[in-house]
Amino acid sequence: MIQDLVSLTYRLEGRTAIITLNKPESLNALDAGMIGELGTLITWITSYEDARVIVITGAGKAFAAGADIKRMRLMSPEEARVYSTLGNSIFNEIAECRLPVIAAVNGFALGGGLELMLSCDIAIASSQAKFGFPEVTLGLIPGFGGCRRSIARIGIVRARELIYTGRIIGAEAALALGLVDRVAEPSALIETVMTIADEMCGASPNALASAKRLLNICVEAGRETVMPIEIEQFSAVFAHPDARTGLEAFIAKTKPLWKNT
Ligand code: CO8
Repeated sequence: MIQDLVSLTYRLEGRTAIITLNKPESLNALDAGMIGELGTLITWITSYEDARVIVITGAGKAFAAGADIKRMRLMSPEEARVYSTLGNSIFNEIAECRLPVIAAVNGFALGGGLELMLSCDIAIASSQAKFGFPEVTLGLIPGFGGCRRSIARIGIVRARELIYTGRIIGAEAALALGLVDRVAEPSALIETVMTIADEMCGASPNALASAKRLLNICVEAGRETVMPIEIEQFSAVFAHPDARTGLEAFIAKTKPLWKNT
């Protein structure tokens, strides 16, 4: 199965499984194929590998620059609902798998890319990384669990400001917000992440899995309620003309003209 990967690369270093999002030409935009491969790989690692920790990172200048705008602009609201459901369920799988998952954020983590980072247990950022939820500037909203997880990570007030403004922030600002756990120089990113992974590799896998489960229950108690509403809302926003306007404006590199409703 590892030989068949198209959008990702995978390697095992000691007991740390390292997944790299590998479509640098589109800044690792999270199309359905890449999200599906991510899910398959997480299942495979947790089922068959002798791994204790998973690391997710990106090739090139992005961790992931979001959902795939080029594909989204061709989607119907129903297809957008399917896409949102897929992202939600695979990101939940990452958040809930028995192994701790560390995001090594090498560059842009925007929109769905930030939502992917938030589904990881720990996020270590390169000092050159950039973060944000630009969805509202495209006429959209976060649709892969990002509202819920950003509130859990940084609190409702800070999450509102990020989501309502679509502002892009740097690594130090992300650290100050509590969005990431640590910032490293780009050349030291993987080494920093591996040092943390090695510490976890020394712990009891059973105790780690149990701690992860418990911490998730503490912060995710409302998930069953929120997830279907998020998918519903995403689909409704997608059906509004503003979504077309925003997505087409991104492609045309122009400013969107929103409907005043
Ligand atoms: N999707 C598809 N292609 C992308 C994306 C993306 N998200 N981001 C960048 N690309 C492409 C560019 O179009 C460009 O392709 P091409 O060479 O064919 O023109 C290539 O990657 C390189 O990008 P840039 O030339 O734009 O690189 P810059 O360094 O100039 O800019 C930025 C980097 C600032 C990151 C810029 O690319 C950008 O603004 N990207 C979009 C970021 C964004 O808005 N992300 C949010 C997307 S919406 C989302 O994630 C919703 C999640 C919920 C979905 C729910 C499911 C329905």
